[in-house]
Amino acid sequence: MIKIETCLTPEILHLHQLEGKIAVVTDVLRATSCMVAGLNAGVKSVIPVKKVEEALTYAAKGYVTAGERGGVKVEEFTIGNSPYEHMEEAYHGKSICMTTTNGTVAIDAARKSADQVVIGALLNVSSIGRYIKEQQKDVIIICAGWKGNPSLEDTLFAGALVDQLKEEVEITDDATYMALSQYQSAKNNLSEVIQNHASHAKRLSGLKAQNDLAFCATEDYCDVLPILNGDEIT
Ligand code: 3SL
Repeated sequence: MIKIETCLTPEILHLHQLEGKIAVVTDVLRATSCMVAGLNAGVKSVIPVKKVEEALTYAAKGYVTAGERGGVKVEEFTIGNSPYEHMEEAYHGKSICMTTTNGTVAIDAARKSADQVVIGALLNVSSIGRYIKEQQKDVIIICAGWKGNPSLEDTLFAGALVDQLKEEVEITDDATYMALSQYQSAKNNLSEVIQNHASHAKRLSGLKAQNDLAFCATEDYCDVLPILNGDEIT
């Protein structure tokens, strides 16, 4: 049976073993939702980097750059961190170098030891579920959280994924059970729960990014399965 565990914040990733596992990294608001939505719309690949300076070296080579710090677009970047920007036609067929406060940090932490890094969001949760069933390999869900704290929306993604897999997995930690229970109580009004209770939703509303909230809370908007291959997510 597939074993599944959840790391609610990268701060405690050192307590988990990643070797031999598929790491599903999520940052529902909004990094991984942008990646999923962009790739689904036609973006060629996403290159996640940890630092703004690194992204600027890609900008100098002519790459599209995207991301934020504190939710606000980095001034020198082409676009910020709204999934609607990532879906724009201008970026179809292009590679986007991206850095964000938490999402790309979590990806960077995961890639160091996991066998494979898969990018998850509520937007593509069923694609991830199907892939895990096919692979029959142990899984760790890594939630990006916010600056070291767990976040409700990422925990709900973890629960949504486990809910799909519950007949086929063995839950090996309390965090996964907590995520599943949280999702099962919220699943009929996921968008409202996120918008009304997630601290990052409140932060984003203050930044006039309300339109992103309902979109990122949409389960199964698309069918893409973004996987990190070398430096690129395709
Ligand atoms: O922290 C992150 O990685 C971002 O997704 C945060 S924000 O939603 O763009 O503010």
